[in-house]
Amino acid sequence: MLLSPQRRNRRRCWILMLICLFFVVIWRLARKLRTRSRGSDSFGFSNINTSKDSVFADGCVDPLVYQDAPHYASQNASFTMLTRNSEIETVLKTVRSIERHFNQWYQYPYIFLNHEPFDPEFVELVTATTGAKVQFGVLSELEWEFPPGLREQLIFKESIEEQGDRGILYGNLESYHKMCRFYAGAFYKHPLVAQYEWYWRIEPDVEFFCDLTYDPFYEMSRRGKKYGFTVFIEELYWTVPNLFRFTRSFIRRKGVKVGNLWPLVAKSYNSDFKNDDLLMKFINFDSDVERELTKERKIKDLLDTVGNTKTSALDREALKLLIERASRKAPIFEDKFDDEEFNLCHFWSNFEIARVDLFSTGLYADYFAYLEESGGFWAERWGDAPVHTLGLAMMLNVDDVHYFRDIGYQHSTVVHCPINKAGEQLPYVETLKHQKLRHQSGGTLQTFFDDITKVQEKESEFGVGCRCVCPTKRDVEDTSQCFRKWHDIIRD
Ligand SMILES: Nc1nc2c(ncn2[C@@H]2O[C@H](COP(=O)(O)OP(=O)(O)OP(=O)(O)O)[C@@H](O)[C@H]2O)c(=O)[nH]1
Ligand SMILES: *[C@@H]1O[C@H](CO)[C@@H](O)[C@H](O)[C@H]1NC(C)=O
Ligand SMILES: *[C@@H]1O[C@H](CO)[C@@H](O)[C@H](O)[C@H]1NC(C)=O
Ligand SMILES: [Mg+2]
Repeated sequence: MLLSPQRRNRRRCWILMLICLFFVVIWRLARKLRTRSRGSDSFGFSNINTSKDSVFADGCVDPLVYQDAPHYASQNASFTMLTRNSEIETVLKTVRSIERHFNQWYQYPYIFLNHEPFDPEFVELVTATTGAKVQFGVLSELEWEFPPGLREQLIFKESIEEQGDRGILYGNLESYHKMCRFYAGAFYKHPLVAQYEWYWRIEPDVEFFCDLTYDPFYEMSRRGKKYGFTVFIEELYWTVPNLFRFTRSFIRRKGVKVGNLWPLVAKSYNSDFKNDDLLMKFINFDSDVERELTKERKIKDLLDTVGNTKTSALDREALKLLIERASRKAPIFEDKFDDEEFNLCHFWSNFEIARVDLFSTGLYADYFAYLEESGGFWAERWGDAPVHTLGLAMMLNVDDVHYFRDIGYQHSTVVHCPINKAGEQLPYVETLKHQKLRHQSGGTLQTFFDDITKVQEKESEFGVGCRCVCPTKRDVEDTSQCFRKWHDIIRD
């Protein structure tokens, strides 16, 4: 049957409409699923404010009004990134995200560090992405390389190679070991970084999801905070098997009196059964406690029964347990030291907002020197994150540390994105400087800023975010046990 052109057109129209409808339905379903994946039972909807630590501002403030307040003062602070020429694309991604979500209003300077000189093209592209001051630095051999006497030794190369064979993540990359060692100990002393009182560490391939409308450096300073984080997760055990042992021995030798932050990362076995050597040997994990204590009670009951001549009913099970215990060997735990164990929780150091002098002076510098001597930066693959965390945990108190819960953040597959605070949202107002940079980029930045006009996320009374537009991925707050520990330790 032949259709007239008009009817054919009408039919096309119908098909088009059906297709559109189909996409609208799918889109709505996806949105619904997405909101369901962060159900109101998720951690993100609860209020974790306490007197020890709470978000600096729920929702948005107007940056211009904020900076106009008579007590406000811009801080002596910088963004700092170690990176390579080859990472230019992901470096630009990070800087654009920071500019768009925060720095267009605050204009803090950037420092880029590299173990070799930056290409002119790298310098040009990065400088064109921000209106703020940018400085580029090259690391000296001393800052970047392991000592020459060590590098030439066979055991050095073999250790690193062997870590690759054992499947330790990045274990066989010498450059990765250098990077961790640099961030653990040399970073803060670098003359460019040391010009400032504060640093905000950034990395290539980072994305921010919310607007940070207040000044985090100022708020940290005002409240006497020293270190701020966004992600707190478990480390892979085999990268740091002996780190805790060396840390404990440093504490003991130095006679360090640890602050009240220490229990956040050190699991103590000095509890009810502290005086029972036998139990101390067999209880190595939380999950052991109940089982071992039950056995202990049964054996004790049995022994009481034996002593009591009137009852002769021997508990067979308890007798068996007693015999079993006599022949049991205590498992060996490399990492258990002074009845404490590292729970592997660490502040994820690719984001840090902290005081430079926290690391560049005093106890931490001694701690790093001690660790360096132990060889763990090459014989094992100690990350700078667990090293920072253990150092901080021994030096600081809980209220010195701040959880930037309101900063939506993604690096690699880890995502944290808060719920927006209901009733505290303000419209996005771009600075002229930022608008100009965006236009100068000739559209390449445009797609990146499309989310400015996107629909707002759902809001909640206990949300903390400002204009967050979250990805659909699962929130690390809901999956990392370490956040529960943080939550517990800040509770009044
Ligand atoms: N100049 C220079 N920078 C490096 C080198 N290795 C790592 N970096 C930088 O150090 C930072 C951390 O390195 P990454 O490889 O991202 O390490 P990571 O974040 O632990 O690992 P990912 O989860 O894979 O990102 C990044 O900013 C890198 O650009 C290196 O050999 N030279
Ligand atoms: C910034 O901090 C550094 C390091 O503490 C200090 O040397 C410098 O004088 C400070 N600069 C200003 C302008 O306060
Ligand atoms: C959390 O604490 C901050 C600062 O003390 C306060 O402004 C805010 O209202 C509190 N938020 C909630 C949800 O209680
Ligand atoms: Mg990285």
